[in-house]
Amino acid sequence: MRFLTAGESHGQSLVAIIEGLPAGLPLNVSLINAELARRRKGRGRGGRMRIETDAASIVSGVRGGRTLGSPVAILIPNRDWANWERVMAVDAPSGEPGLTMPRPGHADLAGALKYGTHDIRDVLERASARETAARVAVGAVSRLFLAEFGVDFLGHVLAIGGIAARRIPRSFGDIRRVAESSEVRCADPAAARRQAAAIDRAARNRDTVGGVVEIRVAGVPPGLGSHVHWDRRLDGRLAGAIMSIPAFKGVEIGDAFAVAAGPGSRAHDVIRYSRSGGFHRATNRAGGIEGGISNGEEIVIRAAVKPISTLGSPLKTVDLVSKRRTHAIVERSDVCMVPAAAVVAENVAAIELAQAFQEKFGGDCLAEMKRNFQGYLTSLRRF
Ligand code: EPS
Repeated sequence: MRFLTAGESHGQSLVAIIEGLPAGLPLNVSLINAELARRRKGRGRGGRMRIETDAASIVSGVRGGRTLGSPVAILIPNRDWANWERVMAVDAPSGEPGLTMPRPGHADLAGALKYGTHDIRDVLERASARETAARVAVGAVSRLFLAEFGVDFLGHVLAIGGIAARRIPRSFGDIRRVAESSEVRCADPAAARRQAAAIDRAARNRDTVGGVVEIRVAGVPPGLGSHVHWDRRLDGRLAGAIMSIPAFKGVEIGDAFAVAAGPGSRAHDVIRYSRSGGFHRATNRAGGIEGGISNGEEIVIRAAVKPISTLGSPLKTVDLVSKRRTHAIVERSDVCMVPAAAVVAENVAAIELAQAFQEKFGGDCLAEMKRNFQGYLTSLRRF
Protein backbone atom coordinates (compact mmCIF):
# COMPACT_ATOMS: atom_id res chain seq x y z
CA MET A 1 0.00 0.00 0.00
CA ARG A 2 1.39 3.40 -0.97
CA PHE A 3 -0.07 6.87 -1.14
CA LEU A 4 0.52 10.38 -2.38
CA THR A 5 -0.98 13.69 -1.33
CA ALA A 6 -1.21 16.95 -3.26
CA GLY A 7 -2.66 20.37 -2.60
CA GLU A 8 -1.68 23.86 -1.45
CA SER A 9 -3.15 25.29 1.75
CA HIS A 10 -5.21 27.89 -0.15
CA GLY A 11 -5.44 26.02 -3.43
CA GLN A 12 -8.64 24.56 -4.77
CA SER A 13 -8.44 21.18 -3.12
CA LEU A 14 -6.38 18.63 -1.23
CA VAL A 15 -6.01 15.28 -2.97
CA ALA A 16 -4.92 11.86 -1.71
CA ILE A 17 -4.48 8.69 -3.74
CA ILE A 18 -4.08 5.35 -1.98
CA GLU A 19 -2.89 2.44 -4.09
CA GLY A 20 -2.75 -1.17 -2.95
CA LEU A 21 -5.71 -1.43 -0.56
CA PRO A 22 -7.30 -4.88 -0.63
CA ALA A 23 -10.67 -5.29 -2.34
CA GLY A 24 -13.73 -5.80 -0.17
CA LEU A 25 -12.94 -3.30 2.61
CA PRO A 26 -16.13 -1.53 3.74
CA LEU A 27 -15.47 2.19 3.22
CA ASN A 28 -17.79 5.07 3.92
CA VAL A 29 -16.88 8.73 3.45
CA SER A 30 -18.59 9.70 6.71
CA LEU A 31 -15.89 7.84 8.65
CA ILE A 32 -13.19 9.84 6.85
CA ASN A 33 -15.07 13.05 7.59
CA ALA A 34 -15.41 12.14 11.27
CA GLU A 35 -11.62 11.81 11.49
CA LEU A 36 -11.14 15.12 9.68
CA ALA A 37 -13.49 16.75 12.19
CA ARG A 38 -11.31 15.48 15.07
CA ARG A 39 -8.30 17.17 13.42
CA ARG A 40 -10.05 20.55 13.29
CA LYS A 41 -10.82 20.63 17.02
CA GLY A 42 -8.84 21.93 19.97
CA ARG A 43 -8.38 25.13 21.90
CA GLY A 44 -5.92 27.48 20.23
CA ARG A 45 -6.80 26.61 16.65
CA GLY A 46 -6.90 29.54 14.23
CA GLY A 47 -9.70 31.11 12.21
CA ARG A 48 -9.15 28.73 9.30
CA MET A 49 -10.75 25.87 11.21
CA ARG A 50 -14.02 27.80 11.35
CA ILE A 51 -13.94 28.24 7.58
CA GLU A 52 -13.23 24.64 6.64
CA THR A 53 -15.80 21.85 6.95
CA ASP A 54 -13.51 19.25 5.36
CA ALA A 55 -16.25 17.39 3.53
CA ALA A 56 -14.22 14.75 1.65
CA SER A 57 -15.47 12.84 -1.34
CA ILE A 58 -14.24 9.51 -2.62
CA VAL A 59 -13.91 9.77 -6.38
CA SER A 60 -12.52 6.35 -7.29
CA GLY A 61 -11.77 2.85 -6.09
CA VAL A 62 -15.01 2.25 -4.17
CA ARG A 63 -18.29 0.75 -5.39
CA GLY A 64 -21.33 -0.10 -3.31
CA GLY A 65 -19.53 0.89 -0.09
CA ARG A 66 -16.58 -1.47 -0.64
CA THR A 67 -13.08 -1.02 -2.08
CA LEU A 68 -12.46 -2.54 -5.49
CA GLY A 69 -8.69 -3.03 -5.11
CA SER A 70 -8.11 -0.14 -7.53
CA PRO A 71 -6.60 3.19 -6.39
CA VAL A 72 -8.84 5.11 -3.95
CA ALA A 73 -8.76 8.83 -4.71
CA ILE A 74 -10.05 11.27 -2.06
CA LEU A 75 -10.75 14.97 -2.62
CA ILE A 76 -11.01 17.52 0.20
CA PRO A 77 -12.04 20.90 -1.25
CA ASN A 78 -10.63 23.99 0.52
CA ARG A 79 -13.58 26.27 1.25
CA ASP A 80 -11.12 29.14 1.80
CA TRP A 81 -10.15 28.82 -1.90
CA ALA A 82 -13.02 31.19 -2.68
CA ASN A 83 -11.04 33.96 -0.91
CA TRP A 84 -7.75 33.04 -2.59
CA GLU A 85 -8.72 32.34 -6.19
CA ARG A 86 -6.77 35.31 -7.53
CA VAL A 87 -3.65 34.88 -5.39
CA MET A 88 -3.51 31.14 -6.03
CA ALA A 89 -4.73 31.16 -9.66
CA VAL A 90 -3.15 28.35 -11.66
CA ASP A 91 -2.97 30.16 -15.00
CA ALA A 92 -2.75 33.90 -14.28
CA PRO A 93 -0.20 36.00 -12.35
CA SER A 94 -1.46 36.83 -8.88
CA GLY A 95 -0.55 40.50 -9.16
CA GLU A 96 0.53 40.34 -5.51
CA PRO A 97 3.94 41.59 -4.36
CA GLY A 98 5.99 38.59 -3.19
CA LEU A 99 6.28 37.73 0.51
CA THR A 100 9.95 38.28 1.34
CA MET A 101 10.25 38.20 5.16
CA PRO A 102 10.91 34.56 6.18
CA ARG A 103 9.68 33.30 9.55
CA PRO A 104 12.42 31.76 11.76
CA GLY A 105 11.41 28.12 12.32
CA HIS A 106 9.23 27.82 9.22
CA ALA A 107 10.21 26.29 5.86
CA ASP A 108 10.18 29.82 4.38
CA LEU A 109 13.91 30.58 4.03
CA ALA A 110 15.27 27.08 3.42
CA GLY A 111 12.49 26.47 0.87
CA ALA A 112 13.06 29.79 -0.91
CA LEU A 113 16.81 29.11 -1.22
CA LYS A 114 16.25 25.54 -2.35
CA TYR A 115 13.54 26.26 -4.93
CA GLY A 116 15.01 29.52 -6.18
CA THR A 117 12.06 31.79 -5.38
CA HIS A 118 11.90 35.23 -3.73
CA ASP A 119 8.19 34.79 -2.98
CA ILE A 120 7.77 32.82 0.23
CA ARG A 121 4.17 32.01 -0.68
CA ASP A 122 5.54 29.52 -3.23
CA VAL A 123 6.92 27.57 -0.25
CA LEU A 124 4.52 28.16 2.62
CA GLU A 125 1.43 27.02 0.76
CA ARG A 126 2.70 23.45 0.65
CA ALA A 127 4.73 23.57 3.88
CA SER A 128 1.52 24.43 5.76
CA ALA A 129 0.10 21.79 8.08
CA ARG A 130 -3.07 21.98 5.98
CA GLU A 131 -1.50 19.03 4.11
CA THR A 132 -2.09 16.90 7.18
CA ALA A 133 -5.82 16.89 6.38
CA ALA A 134 -5.01 14.73 3.33
CA ARG A 135 -2.87 12.41 5.46
CA VAL A 136 -5.60 12.12 8.06
CA ALA A 137 -7.97 11.01 5.28
CA VAL A 138 -5.47 8.30 4.28
CA GLY A 139 -5.04 7.45 7.97
CA ALA A 140 -8.81 7.13 8.43
CA VAL A 141 -8.91 4.53 5.66
CA SER A 142 -5.87 2.77 7.18
CA ARG A 143 -7.62 2.65 10.57
CA LEU A 144 -10.76 1.16 9.06
CA PHE A 145 -8.60 -1.49 7.45
CA LEU A 146 -6.72 -2.23 10.69
CA ALA A 147 -9.97 -2.28 12.70
CA GLU A 148 -10.91 -5.38 10.66
CA PHE A 149 -8.04 -7.09 12.48
CA GLY A 150 -8.83 -5.69 15.93
CA VAL A 151 -6.21 -2.90 15.95
CA ASP A 152 -7.27 0.19 17.90
CA PHE A 153 -5.74 3.67 18.34
CA LEU A 154 -5.73 6.51 20.79
CA GLY A 155 -3.92 9.84 20.70
CA HIS A 156 -3.74 12.19 23.65
CA VAL A 157 -1.82 15.20 24.90
CA LEU A 158 0.77 14.70 27.64
CA ALA A 159 1.88 18.33 27.92
CA ILE A 160 1.24 21.81 26.55
CA GLY A 161 3.52 24.76 27.24
CA GLY A 162 5.46 22.72 29.81
CA ILE A 163 2.31 21.81 31.80
CA ALA A 164 2.26 18.01 32.01
CA ALA A 165 -0.58 15.58 32.65
CA ARG A 166 0.02 13.86 36.00
CA ARG A 167 -2.95 11.65 36.79
CA ILE A 168 -4.30 9.91 33.74
CA PRO A 169 -6.67 6.91 33.77
CA ARG A 170 -5.10 3.46 33.58
CA SER A 171 -7.09 1.81 30.83
CA PHE A 172 -6.86 2.42 27.10
CA GLY A 173 -10.62 3.04 26.86
CA ASP A 174 -10.69 5.51 29.75
CA ILE A 175 -7.72 7.55 28.49
CA ARG A 176 -9.42 7.82 25.13
CA ARG A 177 -12.82 8.70 26.58
CA VAL A 178 -11.49 11.48 28.82
CA ALA A 179 -9.05 12.87 26.20
CA GLU A 180 -11.70 12.83 23.50
CA SER A 181 -14.00 15.03 25.58
CA SER A 182 -11.23 17.49 26.52
CA GLU A 183 -10.74 20.60 24.41
CA VAL A 184 -6.98 20.17 24.78
CA ARG A 185 -7.20 16.35 24.30
CA CYS A 186 -5.61 15.80 27.73
CA ALA A 187 -6.78 12.88 29.91
CA ASP A 188 -5.94 14.71 33.17
CA PRO A 189 -8.76 17.25 33.70
CA ALA A 190 -6.78 19.35 36.22
CA ALA A 191 -3.78 19.64 33.87
CA ALA A 192 -6.17 20.30 30.96
CA ARG A 193 -7.53 23.41 32.70
CA ARG A 194 -4.03 24.78 33.24
CA GLN A 195 -3.04 23.93 29.67
CA ALA A 196 -6.10 25.76 28.34
CA ALA A 197 -5.10 28.79 30.44
CA ALA A 198 -1.53 28.58 29.04
CA ILE A 199 -2.94 28.65 25.50
CA ASP A 200 -5.10 31.67 26.31
CA ARG A 201 -2.11 33.39 27.89
CA ALA A 202 0.01 32.74 24.79
CA ALA A 203 -2.78 34.15 22.61
CA ARG A 204 -2.88 37.33 24.71
CA ASN A 205 0.90 37.63 24.40
CA ARG A 206 0.66 37.09 20.63
CA ASP A 207 2.82 34.00 21.15
CA THR A 208 2.43 30.24 20.52
CA VAL A 209 2.85 27.04 22.59
CA GLY A 210 3.96 23.51 21.75
CA GLY A 211 3.80 20.27 23.69
CA VAL A 212 4.08 16.50 23.85
CA VAL A 213 1.61 13.94 22.46
CA GLU A 214 1.32 10.20 23.00
CA ILE A 215 -0.06 7.62 20.58
CA ARG A 216 -1.02 4.15 21.75
CA VAL A 217 -1.95 1.27 19.49
CA ALA A 218 -3.64 -1.81 20.95
CA GLY A 219 -4.20 -5.16 19.28
CA VAL A 220 -1.06 -5.21 17.15
CA PRO A 221 0.09 -8.85 16.78
CA PRO A 222 3.74 -9.75 17.31
CA GLY A 223 5.68 -9.86 14.05
CA LEU A 224 5.15 -6.57 12.19
CA GLY A 225 8.37 -5.04 10.86
CA SER A 226 11.66 -6.89 10.84
CA HIS A 227 15.18 -6.98 12.28
CA VAL A 228 16.66 -8.24 9.00
CA HIS A 229 17.15 -4.91 7.29
CA TRP A 230 17.31 -1.30 8.53
CA ASP A 231 14.46 0.02 6.43
CA ARG A 232 12.10 -2.72 7.63
CA ARG A 233 12.45 -1.89 11.32
CA LEU A 234 9.01 -0.88 12.58
CA ASP A 235 10.29 1.64 15.15
CA GLY A 236 12.39 3.37 12.49
CA ARG A 237 9.46 3.51 10.12
CA LEU A 238 7.05 4.86 12.73
CA ALA A 239 9.54 7.46 13.97
CA GLY A 240 10.25 8.59 10.40
CA ALA A 241 6.55 8.92 9.65
CA ILE A 242 5.84 10.89 12.84
CA MET A 243 8.82 13.19 12.23
CA SER A 244 7.45 13.98 8.77
CA ILE A 245 4.48 15.82 10.33
CA PRO A 246 5.10 19.60 10.30
CA ALA A 247 6.36 20.96 13.67
CA PHE A 248 7.29 17.52 15.10
CA LYS A 249 10.86 17.69 16.37
CA GLY A 250 11.35 14.55 18.46
CA VAL A 251 10.04 11.00 18.90
CA GLU A 252 10.50 8.27 21.49
CA ILE A 253 9.20 4.71 21.46
CA GLY A 254 8.14 3.52 24.91
CA ASP A 255 10.19 4.91 27.82
CA ALA A 256 13.25 5.60 25.64
CA PHE A 257 14.62 8.71 27.36
CA ALA A 258 13.88 7.53 30.91
CA VAL A 259 15.40 4.11 30.20
CA ALA A 260 18.56 5.73 28.80
CA ALA A 261 19.23 7.22 32.25
CA GLY A 262 19.05 3.93 34.19
CA PRO A 263 20.72 0.50 34.25
CA GLY A 264 19.90 -2.38 31.87
CA SER A 265 18.27 -4.30 34.72
CA ARG A 266 15.53 -1.65 34.78
CA ALA A 267 15.40 -1.02 31.04
CA HIS A 268 13.74 -4.19 29.73
CA ASP A 269 10.46 -6.04 30.03
CA VAL A 270 10.49 -9.44 31.73
CA ILE A 271 9.01 -12.22 29.55
CA ARG A 272 6.06 -14.25 30.85
CA TYR A 273 3.88 -17.01 29.49
CA SER A 274 0.34 -18.17 30.17
CA ARG A 275 -1.77 -20.70 28.30
CA SER A 276 -4.50 -18.19 27.57
CA GLY A 277 -2.30 -15.14 26.85
CA GLY A 278 0.75 -16.77 25.27
CA PHE A 279 4.04 -14.87 25.59
CA HIS A 280 3.64 -11.44 27.14
CA ARG A 281 5.52 -8.86 29.23
CA ALA A 282 5.33 -7.77 32.85
CA THR A 283 5.97 -4.13 31.82
CA ASN A 284 6.05 -2.22 28.52
CA ARG A 285 9.12 0.01 28.64
CA ALA A 286 9.99 -1.02 25.08
CA GLY A 287 6.73 0.47 23.84
CA GLY A 288 5.70 -2.72 22.04
CA ILE A 289 8.68 -2.99 19.69
CA GLU A 290 11.91 -4.99 20.09
CA GLY A 291 14.52 -5.49 17.38
CA GLY A 292 12.37 -3.47 15.00
CA ILE A 293 9.52 -6.02 15.38
CA SER A 294 6.21 -5.56 17.18
CA ASN A 295 6.18 -7.84 20.26
CA GLY A 296 2.42 -7.97 20.88
CA GLU A 297 2.30 -5.32 23.61
CA GLU A 298 0.71 -1.90 23.09
CA ILE A 299 2.76 0.27 20.77
CA VAL A 300 3.55 3.53 22.58
CA ILE A 301 4.92 6.54 20.72
CA ARG A 302 5.62 9.95 22.29
CA ALA A 303 6.50 12.98 20.27
CA ALA A 304 7.56 16.59 20.83
CA VAL A 305 5.72 19.30 18.91
CA LYS A 306 7.39 22.70 18.72
CA PRO A 307 5.39 25.91 19.15
CA ILE A 308 4.11 27.11 15.77
CA SER A 309 6.56 29.48 14.10
CA THR A 310 4.03 32.05 12.89
CA LEU A 311 4.03 34.56 15.75
CA GLY A 312 1.59 37.42 16.19
CA SER A 313 4.53 39.36 17.57
CA PRO A 314 7.09 38.26 14.96
CA LEU A 315 10.79 37.51 15.45
CA LYS A 316 13.51 39.38 13.63
CA THR A 317 14.56 38.23 10.20
CA VAL A 318 16.20 39.47 7.00
CA ASP A 319 14.31 40.55 3.87
CA LEU A 320 15.07 38.18 0.98
CA VAL A 321 15.38 41.01 -1.55
CA SER A 322 16.73 44.09 0.30
CA LYS A 323 18.82 41.97 2.72
CA ARG A 324 17.82 44.46 5.42
CA ARG A 325 16.84 43.48 8.94
CA THR A 326 13.09 43.42 9.42
CA HIS A 327 10.33 41.42 11.16
CA ALA A 328 8.95 38.11 9.89
CA ILE A 329 5.61 37.93 8.09
CA VAL A 330 2.49 37.38 10.17
CA GLU A 331 0.07 34.97 8.51
CA ARG A 332 -3.18 33.78 10.09
CA SER A 333 -2.22 30.71 12.11
CA ASP A 334 -2.88 28.74 15.28
CA VAL A 335 -1.75 29.63 18.80
CA CYS A 336 -1.59 25.92 19.64
CA MET A 337 -2.24 22.88 17.48
CA VAL A 338 -0.94 20.20 19.87
CA PRO A 339 -4.41 18.58 20.29
CA ALA A 340 -4.76 18.38 16.50
CA ALA A 341 -1.18 17.11 16.22
CA ALA A 342 -2.16 14.10 18.37
CA VAL A 343 -4.90 13.25 15.88
CA VAL A 344 -2.53 13.63 12.93
CA ALA A 345 0.10 11.45 14.63
CA GLU A 346 -2.50 8.73 15.32
CA ASN A 347 -3.42 8.66 11.66
CA VAL A 348 0.14 8.81 10.36
CA ALA A 349 1.03 5.86 12.63
CA ALA A 350 -2.03 4.03 11.26
CA ILE A 351 -0.78 4.45 7.68
CA GLU A 352 2.60 2.97 8.57
CA LEU A 353 1.06 0.07 10.50
CA ALA A 354 -1.41 -0.67 7.69
CA GLN A 355 1.53 -0.95 5.31
CA ALA A 356 3.41 -3.26 7.71
CA PHE A 357 0.22 -5.34 8.08
CA GLN A 358 -0.08 -5.74 4.34
CA GLU A 359 3.53 -6.81 4.05
CA LYS A 360 2.96 -9.57 6.62
CA PHE A 361 -0.53 -10.74 5.69
CA GLY A 362 -0.73 -9.51 2.07
CA GLY A 363 -3.61 -10.49 -0.16
CA ASP A 364 -5.71 -9.00 -2.92
CA CYS A 365 -8.96 -9.01 -1.01
CA LEU A 366 -9.81 -8.56 2.65
CA ALA A 367 -11.06 -12.16 3.00
CA GLU A 368 -7.70 -13.47 1.78
CA MET A 369 -5.83 -11.26 4.25
CA LYS A 370 -8.08 -12.43 7.08
CA ARG A 371 -7.34 -16.06 6.20
CA ASN A 372 -3.61 -15.29 6.28
CA PHE A 373 -4.01 -13.46 9.59
CA GLN A 374 -6.01 -16.26 11.22
CA GLY A 375 -3.49 -18.84 9.99
CA TYR A 376 -0.69 -16.84 11.62
CA LEU A 377 -2.59 -16.53 14.92
CA THR A 378 -3.14 -20.28 14.90
CA SER A 379 0.58 -20.87 14.35
CA LEU A 380 1.36 -18.54 17.28
CA ARG A 381 -1.00 -20.52 19.54
CA ARG A 382 0.76 -23.75 18.54
CA PHE A 383 4.25 -22.29 18.82
C1 EPS B 1 -3.84 24.53 8.97
C2 EPS B 1 -4.23 25.47 8.09
C3 EPS B 1 -3.54 26.75 7.98
C4 EPS B 1 -2.99 27.18 9.33
C5 EPS B 1 -2.13 26.10 9.96
C6 EPS B 1 -2.71 24.74 9.89
O1 EPS B 1 -4.50 27.62 7.50
P1 EPS B 1 -4.31 29.18 7.24
O2 EPS B 1 -2.87 29.37 6.81
O3 EPS B 1 -5.28 29.48 6.13
O4 EPS B 1 -4.68 29.85 8.51
O5 EPS B 1 -4.04 27.46 10.23
O6 EPS B 1 -0.90 26.10 9.30
C7 EPS B 1 0.22 26.38 9.99
C8 EPS B 1 0.31 26.27 11.27
C9 EPS B 1 1.36 26.79 9.20
O7 EPS B 1 2.42 27.08 9.82
O8 EPS B 1 1.25 26.83 7.99
C10 EPS B 1 -4.51 23.24 9.05
O9 EPS B 1 -5.44 22.94 8.25
O10 EPS B 1 -4.15 22.45 9.94
